[in-house]
Amino acid sequence: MTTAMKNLFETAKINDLAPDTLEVTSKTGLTTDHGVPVPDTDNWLRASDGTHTGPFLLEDQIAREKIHRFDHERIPERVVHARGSAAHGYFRVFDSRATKYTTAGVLTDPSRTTPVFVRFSTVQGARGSADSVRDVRGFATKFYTEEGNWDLVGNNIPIFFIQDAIKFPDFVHAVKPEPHNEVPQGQTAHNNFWDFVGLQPEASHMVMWAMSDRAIPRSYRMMQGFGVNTFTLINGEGERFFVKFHWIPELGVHSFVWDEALKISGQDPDFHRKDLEEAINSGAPAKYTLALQILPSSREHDFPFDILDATKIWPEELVPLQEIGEMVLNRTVDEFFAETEQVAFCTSHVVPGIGFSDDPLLQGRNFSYFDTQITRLGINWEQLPINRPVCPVMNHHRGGQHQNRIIKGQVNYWPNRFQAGPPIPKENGGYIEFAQKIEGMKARVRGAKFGEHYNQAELFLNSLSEHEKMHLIDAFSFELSHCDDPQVYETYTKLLCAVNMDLAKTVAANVGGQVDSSPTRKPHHEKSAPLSQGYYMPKKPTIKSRRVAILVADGFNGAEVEAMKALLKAGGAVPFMIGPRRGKIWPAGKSFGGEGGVLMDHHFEGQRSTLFDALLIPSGQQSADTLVASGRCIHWVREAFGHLKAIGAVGEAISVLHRALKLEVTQLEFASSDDSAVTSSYGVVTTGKYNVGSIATDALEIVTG
Ligand code: HDE
Repeated sequence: MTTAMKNLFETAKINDLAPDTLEVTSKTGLTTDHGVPVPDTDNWLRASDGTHTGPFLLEDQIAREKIHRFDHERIPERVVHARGSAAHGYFRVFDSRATKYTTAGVLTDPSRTTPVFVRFSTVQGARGSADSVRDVRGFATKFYTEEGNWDLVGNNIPIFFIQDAIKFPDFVHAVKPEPHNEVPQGQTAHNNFWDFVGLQPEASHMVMWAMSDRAIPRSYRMMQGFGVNTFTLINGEGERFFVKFHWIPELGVHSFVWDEALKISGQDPDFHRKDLEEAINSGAPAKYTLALQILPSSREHDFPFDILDATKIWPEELVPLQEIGEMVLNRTVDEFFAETEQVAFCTSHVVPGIGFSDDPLLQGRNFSYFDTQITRLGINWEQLPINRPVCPVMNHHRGGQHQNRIIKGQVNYWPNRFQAGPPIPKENGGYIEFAQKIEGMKARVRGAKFGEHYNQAELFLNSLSEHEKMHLIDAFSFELSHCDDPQVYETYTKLLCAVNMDLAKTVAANVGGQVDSSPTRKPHHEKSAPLSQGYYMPKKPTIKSRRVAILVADGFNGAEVEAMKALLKAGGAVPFMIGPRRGKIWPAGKSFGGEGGVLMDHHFEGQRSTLFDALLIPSGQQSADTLVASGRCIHWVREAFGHLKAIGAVGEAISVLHRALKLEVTQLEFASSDDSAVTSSYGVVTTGKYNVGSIATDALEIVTG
């Protein structure tokens, strides 16, 4: 494929959407849905004498249509993953190394650029719930390949709560707001969730992940993605491989600290949605590497766990990751409803070269997703612009509500006397199912190895850094404290004994739970480094797309701020000016109200430190004096410090840090709170540790020559 053709396919989905995209401008006049020009959209047709308002007339088809359409604007929200945000982009493989495993062009042909649409989501909350809640995040990717759509419907956690799809309704009922009072929203901190997982030990591994920092990601751009289920690949020789899919974010894996997440839920419930939009629009597309874990069919039974059990990972030490390609999300949606809300994923949508395994969760998912789209969008949901493939679609399916296609011809069945619409033989690209031998009795059973539930829960705990463990304990304690039924939290702390006795005792002491006197399981003490999210820090530290607040008041050092801003922008960060008011603030040497005022992006009360990754305070005596005297500004610094953000201050502004933090001034100059002293007292450095302090130093050097 030539570069021009490649670029053409990169935008193939955008081009495909174009005929359905309408831009509303001052020149697009108002019409009814049947195209008749509308002269007045403000007054219902009335019987009136011109002076008095009379009764309205049902005859007014324009008004009736407007109300009818409005009454039916909503569709049912997704039964899970209702709240989401999405973006367009593309995927390319680095080379053809995966040819030994699969015939799928999307995974093997480096000359291809496959358009993608990715929807990120939370699981528990309603469409209007907050982004920063503790929850698993969905990471669903639709690849518009040349052989049809492939949907990789994953999460940001590599495993799941249950092993068998038949348990899904129970699990979801338990996690969702309780049926009697529809409480709580966007939280697992309630009796029913902990009741269920306490009685369902297969959830214990996943619960560990859900209580870890993974469940409060800083950004959709800073979390891993996992296909979770075991899929299969088939190569040109007809050999089958088991595969797990992984997405690794370019920016590394980062999380909020819990206090930050809680506050952002109120301060900016759309934080992740806006973050994705802001990054893409400011030229920092989200990037992820696709990696595969591959097992030849012959190794299916080589492990102490069942490789088809979705509550288990395949430790990377046993099955290493093979990085094969990159996905770039570089375009935001034009209309939320038409794209993000109407996009519909199906795990059963795979393309030739990719197949399913007997993973009992996947088998059930393959039924459920198609089914749920019928309720949400109707049987012709695959014809919706965002869902339709960019390759040809032809078959003998007909009719159904909202049929959009007009298919010419006398026959709609196969075989037919015209040979119209014939099946495509396998040699010509027809989908190939692997000829798997099946034997056994019909029974409601799971494989024997599905019975072990705690080894990997312990492995996960052992692999966390000290601060990650501390956060996990705090999370368990927070959640179980929100359960007011003793039977619920006592059962759970007892269950934790099987994972780790110390963890169980600490959490039980915090929440008033109970522990078993004798541990039921012997610990193995093993670790796996990639389970700690620090393992996935970017190889080259970067401040790209980080939000940096520059705090000033009248009399700040203008040249210094310009230099700081230039440096931050050069590093790809996004600086924001924050002052005591949103209008102009005047630097030192400029007269108040005259030339040279700098427009603030926000004022201290309008935004909080939680919404930024780092804080910089430039020099300037008058500015520093105002900030020192401002309680809100002192709170900004204290809160940023408590949330382990990088904090830089220059010259006179060091007094602000001194006042806020009551620490030695020398210790604070350009200091970021990833100092070891601070880290050990607060736990983790999540965001902003990438040398914003040193950027401030550079800026100062530039300013001072
Ligand atoms: Fe889903 N899941 N799920 N799920 N899931 C849905 O489909 C289901 C599971 C995931 O952005 C629903 O279109 C069953 C695992 C994502 O539109 C529904 C089971 C994983 C999304 C459904 C699971 C996921 C969904 C609801 C157990 C991680 C949002 C709306 C067998 C790999 C996709 C919809 C989007 C959505 C069923 C378990 C991820 C009801 C039955 C495991 C990211 O069909």
